[in-house]
Amino acid sequence: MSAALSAAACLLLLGRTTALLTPRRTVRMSAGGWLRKAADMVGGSAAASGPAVLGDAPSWGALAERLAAAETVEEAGAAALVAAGRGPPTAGAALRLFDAPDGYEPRVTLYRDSASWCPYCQKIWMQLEEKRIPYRVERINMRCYGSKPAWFEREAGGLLPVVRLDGDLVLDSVSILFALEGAFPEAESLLPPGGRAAIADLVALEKQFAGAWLGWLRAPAALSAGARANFEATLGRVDGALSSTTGGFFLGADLSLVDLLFVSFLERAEASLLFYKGFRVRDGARFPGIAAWFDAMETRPSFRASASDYYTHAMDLPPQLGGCGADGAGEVFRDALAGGEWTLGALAAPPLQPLPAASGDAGAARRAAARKLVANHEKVAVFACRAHGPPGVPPVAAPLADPNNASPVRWHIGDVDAALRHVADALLGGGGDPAPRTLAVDGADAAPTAAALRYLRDRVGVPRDMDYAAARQFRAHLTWAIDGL
Ligand SMILES: N[C@@H](CCC(=O)N[C@@H](CS)C(=O)NCC(=O)O)C(=O)O
Repeated sequence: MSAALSAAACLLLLGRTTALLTPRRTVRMSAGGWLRKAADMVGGSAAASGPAVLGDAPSWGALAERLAAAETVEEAGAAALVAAGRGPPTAGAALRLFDAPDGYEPRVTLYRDSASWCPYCQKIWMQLEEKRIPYRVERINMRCYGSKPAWFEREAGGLLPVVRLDGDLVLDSVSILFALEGAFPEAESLLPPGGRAAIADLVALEKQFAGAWLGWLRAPAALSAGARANFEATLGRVDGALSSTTGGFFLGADLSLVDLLFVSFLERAEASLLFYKGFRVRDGARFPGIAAWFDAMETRPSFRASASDYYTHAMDLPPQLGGCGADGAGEVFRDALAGGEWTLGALAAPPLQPLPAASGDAGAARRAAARKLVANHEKVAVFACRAHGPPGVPPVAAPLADPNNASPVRWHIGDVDAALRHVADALLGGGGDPAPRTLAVDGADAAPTAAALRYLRDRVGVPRDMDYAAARQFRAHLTWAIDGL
């Protein structure tokens, strides 16, 4: 992992207030931090000598108008639908009503992690979506990036996910999966006719798969050979199970509870083993059943909304697992996934992580990224300026969660704002990539602004902040701006 990425980072949820997601604790900047900052600001900074970034990008108001003119009717109406509990699934939704009338109070509240990293939460999230069970979402921090409410520690045992069903708490993802199957007989069953007993072998295989994946992922390079052999053998058995049916899913043409049991760790294995070990799980030649399963899963809106991208998983797993063992074979993939692919030039080539067929065209992805930026530009600029604050106290372990979350550093925020307007302008450029351009004022020091944009770019999380296709565009356009500073 590069030094830039291993520096602990942020909790950015574009589209929601960071305050909502910021751990509620006082973070004090150390005296050394303030002194360093003061020295920076006195020492010939851009802020002291006038703007360092060209101010000729359109205003946020003009950018909002340009976006409104470019977006489809569906895109324009999506946010209002989501706020009303309707529309497609998204990571930001707080209420899902499906076919229930407005004002309906759901029987289910899902407590899931604020950053959309928790693998067990994903299974329940997808189940509720697949069964169209109305639910509310309450977000709770994982310990690697924040604290939990006392009631949750006390009454719910501190682990996610938790569901409140008809007033009672249900703990543990497997218990929740079966509880929801039983509590909503009117919703489409995700169990085969034989019930739980009919999937016992596959439930056991999932446990073996999870153990084999974690065993290899966490193994240091020198001790990795045995763990790798065990993983490959287990993955072969999973592929065999998938290849024994037709239709892509574990039980055939229809998604079932078995797919939800496997989804989180298959998705995370695909991402993490490429990044850390250089191994492809989604390999159609070697594991055709697995490759067909990913294709089938990507047809489900519930999966597309809850899935991360390889980069996010590569960053969110180490703090949850206490580290991942990186092999030399993964280095070329790490270079590409953690920066190498984040250029406009790379957008033209197929990415290492395939884009879901239903992810829309590049223009839609650029508009999605622009929409997040335009709607949240003030918070995003403040967030990016955290690049210049010293780590918060106590530190936060997760690379995508920011240790500086309470630092009121707004040094050169005007330059960051201008640079972000250039990024939004480029995203809304109306097709084609923006040409390389100098964005820095002649002779001024734009390096701090470039550092702030880099800080932001390295902390975009999928699906927390936006989907994979939009994140790809956003990161590449941020690199374009960084290169122009
Ligand atoms: N067996 C439990 C495991 C739940 C679990 O380990 N959850 C993790 C998140 S993935 C957790 O809440 N850890 C505490 C934390 O990170 O704060 C289940 O299936 O629900």
